[in-house]
Amino acid sequence: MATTTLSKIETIREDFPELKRQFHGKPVVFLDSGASSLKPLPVIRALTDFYSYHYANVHRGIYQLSEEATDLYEGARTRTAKFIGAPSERGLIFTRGTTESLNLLAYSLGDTLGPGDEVVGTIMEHHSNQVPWQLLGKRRRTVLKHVGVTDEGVLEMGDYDKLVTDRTKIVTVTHVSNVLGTINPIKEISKIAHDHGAVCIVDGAQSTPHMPVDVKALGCDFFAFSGHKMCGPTGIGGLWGREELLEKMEPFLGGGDMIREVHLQESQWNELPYKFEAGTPNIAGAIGLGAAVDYLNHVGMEWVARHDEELIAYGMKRLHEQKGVRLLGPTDPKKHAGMLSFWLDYAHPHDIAQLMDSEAVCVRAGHHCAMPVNERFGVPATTRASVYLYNTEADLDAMVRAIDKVRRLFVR
Ligand code: ALA
Repeated sequence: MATTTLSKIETIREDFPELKRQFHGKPVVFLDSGASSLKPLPVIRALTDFYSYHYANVHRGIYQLSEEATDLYEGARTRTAKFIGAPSERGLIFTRGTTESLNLLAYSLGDTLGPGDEVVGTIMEHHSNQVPWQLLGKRRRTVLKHVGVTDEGVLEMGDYDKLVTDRTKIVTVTHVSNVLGTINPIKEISKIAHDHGAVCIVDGAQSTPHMPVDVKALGCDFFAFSGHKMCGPTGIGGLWGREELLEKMEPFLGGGDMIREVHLQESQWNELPYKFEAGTPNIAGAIGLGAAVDYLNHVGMEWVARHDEELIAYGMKRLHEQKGVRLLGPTDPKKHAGMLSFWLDYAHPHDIAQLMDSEAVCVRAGHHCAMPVNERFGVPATTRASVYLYNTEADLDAMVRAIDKVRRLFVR
């Protein structure tokens, strides 16, 4: 890597106080951003500044503090909408995160479906893009079908030709697999959905933090994402949807702010996006997400994507040098974002993660809330190292040294 790139990473690392922590006398090596990213100082400051000086409820008061809070909240919406290439902020609903966004769709859009209507997902989805559609099936007797995954960890695109028919109403797919790291061809999948009159939903939880996202270019109808994986606070995320579709959908939750008028037997809904934001929202969370978006824009998402690809390529090379490592997902780093999930022949992922912890290396072990894709590859669990803008090749070297320690302990 060039010196300029290194100095940029050093500057970035200074922004993340948690990276200064030590465990067992060793500096922390954080390789679990796929679960949740660390937070930079500008995001932490935005939260404390809001709570310290500008806090009040939004959309309700006609006093200055409430207007300030409303401006900060709506400003965050405008910048977040722009960050994902949304045509306007009216289509951007703040939710608790990707899981809530997908559940919102499974209710508000899903409940327009009837018996025999079909939803086409894939076997590489996170549980948050499987279970809501299973629940929909129980409520509305819809049929759920799944596109398969090749040995290389990419979608069996030919399955779409067989599975998507005129009975298909929804095609739902993850942009990046949270186990395999596979980057899926969303543009192509959106086109297949539209050719059959279906809508295309994209789970962007693992793509939005790692690459420039433009929902217009992706051609999808709905896009869900989480703030906490992209340097923002927990409990905030978004659902972008085409306005004409959101207009036709019934609200997910009822309560304050989502109404225009309430009578004893019926009500009229507020305009977009408030129709889908019942109750006092996560105001501070949204403002923190706005600060995270500013931070990522300042670093540059093209740079983040390039850095990610370089780290993935380096991590793949280092892991392939080890004995008994089976790495899941595409072998081409250009088709692979954010994470390296692997299986070691000689130790269970939970033991590996625990031993890595003794070296201050933080990784996730388990099924990563995506049991069907683990089953597909015949593994009960994997060890997953996930990288982000603050990671370096030295972090991956530390992980490989920890793997070596695991091997020495388990292989005699
Ligand atoms: N969905 C998060 C992950 O993949 C928690 O780790």
